[in-house]
Amino acid sequence: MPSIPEPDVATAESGAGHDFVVVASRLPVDRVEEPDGGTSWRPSPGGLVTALEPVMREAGGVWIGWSGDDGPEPGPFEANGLDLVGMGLSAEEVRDFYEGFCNATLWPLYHDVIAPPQFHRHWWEAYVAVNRRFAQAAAQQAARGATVWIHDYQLQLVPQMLRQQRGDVRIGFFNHIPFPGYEIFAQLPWRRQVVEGLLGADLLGFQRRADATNFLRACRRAVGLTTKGSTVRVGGPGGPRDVQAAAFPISIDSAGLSEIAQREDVRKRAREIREVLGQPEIVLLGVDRLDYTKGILHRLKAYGELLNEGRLGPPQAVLVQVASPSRERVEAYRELRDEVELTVSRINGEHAEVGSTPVHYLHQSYPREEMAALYLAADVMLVTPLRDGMNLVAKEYVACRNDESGALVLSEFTGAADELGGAFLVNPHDIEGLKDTIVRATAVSPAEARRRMRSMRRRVREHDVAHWAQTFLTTLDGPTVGTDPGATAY
Ligand code: GDG
Repeated sequence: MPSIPEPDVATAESGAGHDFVVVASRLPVDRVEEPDGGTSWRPSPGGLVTALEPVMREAGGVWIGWSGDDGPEPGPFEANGLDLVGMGLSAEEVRDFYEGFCNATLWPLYHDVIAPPQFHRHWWEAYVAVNRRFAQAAAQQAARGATVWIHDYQLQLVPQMLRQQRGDVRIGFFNHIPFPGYEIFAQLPWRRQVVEGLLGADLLGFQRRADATNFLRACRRAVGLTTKGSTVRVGGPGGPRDVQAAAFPISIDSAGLSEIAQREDVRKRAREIREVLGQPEIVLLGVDRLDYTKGILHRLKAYGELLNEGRLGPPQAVLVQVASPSRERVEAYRELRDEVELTVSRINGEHAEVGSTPVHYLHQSYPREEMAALYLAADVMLVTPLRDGMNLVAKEYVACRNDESGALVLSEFTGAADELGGAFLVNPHDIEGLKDTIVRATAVSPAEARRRMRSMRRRVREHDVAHWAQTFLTTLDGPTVGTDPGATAY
């Protein structure tokens, strides 16, 4: 079985560069081919960029990430006043590293094997090779004593590879997706290498306490290490070191989104959406990447049965489902799309009338303003993943509901469920329970809806993405004093 090859220490530079280095699988910009044959970069705004941009500017930071295609490697460049380093992947690496090991091995494995993970040794080899290149780029960009923040499951070997080259930097890692229970994680043929890769960091952040606890258990079981509270003691050439693993639930730019939702043009658009839907009493909404973890089929099944039973449906209620295109070259995603589209067609075929459609299915991506208008137009938001690290959509809906109306139906299997006590919690596998909860949410009294929404809005406002980044970075730079895997998060 191939293990992680030794790094080429000779290539590690002492680093004249940046005091803050973000390493993520993707750049915060997308490459755009211009009509004249040139290339430009368009910002791809996301929560992570919003959170890290101020820190990047203040610390003179740099962001290392993949450009998102198999075109030429961009290397260092500047866009929007940010220093970026674009990494290139060959067509084979896109297939074996990105579509293969990341999206067809780790993604399903870390989401409780909802789809069967595939284990291929050549995919693992591509994962090791790409992680090594990212680690080398980070080693080259980091100034002496810099803080390096590595993101997500695509780059789990980078902490160790970087530490082997640059013992002087502080290394943080944040896992955006769940970390599975050991019985599931143990299936991974390279489980020991992955745990050791992560343990190159000083601080490991997870979405929920349960994820941090699962990781600490993997340290004991896969590597035989001892853990105490939230810390793991690891050996190394420089003597023993303590690594802390704790929960830091990610969030959104709540104030920014709330402001968008207050704009007159966005509110007008929300009214228009309700009009074109036929002014139903209740608009139900789902917004997801088209991914099998998101529970879209379970949601459709529940809604379809409610229609069959006459408990919900047009003209009183309609469902709008945005399913934004995702990972379309991976087989499991193509199959899911077919199944979702077949299910939607069946429901509409059986229940639609001319001028009245029970499910409005939108396989498209929309600008932020249109998303905010949809959130404003929806009386009940359906967030029913089978497993989800956090789920930002739930928080976005809450942030947009400035008038404190609206109800959130939320799966227990999301990180957000740990925080949003005002939601109607559901087990999406329990179709009867899901149906009853949807009906309950549609019938909630305005006073109860307001009470629930107010508590969720307070949480999302006070724990926004800036708070998340600040808490993580303060913990990373401060002394390691963890006792409880959830201690730093709340
Ligand atoms: C991973 C973890 C964790 C979706 N369609 C459109 C659009 N979106 C935006 C949503 C939201 C984001 O994409 C999706 O975030 P989620 O959290 O729901 O899910 P993942 O993509 O799976 O993200 C997840 C997250 O990382 C952060 O750590 O919460 O658990 O799986 O912001 O609004 N945005 C626009 N148009 C669309 O059509 N503009």
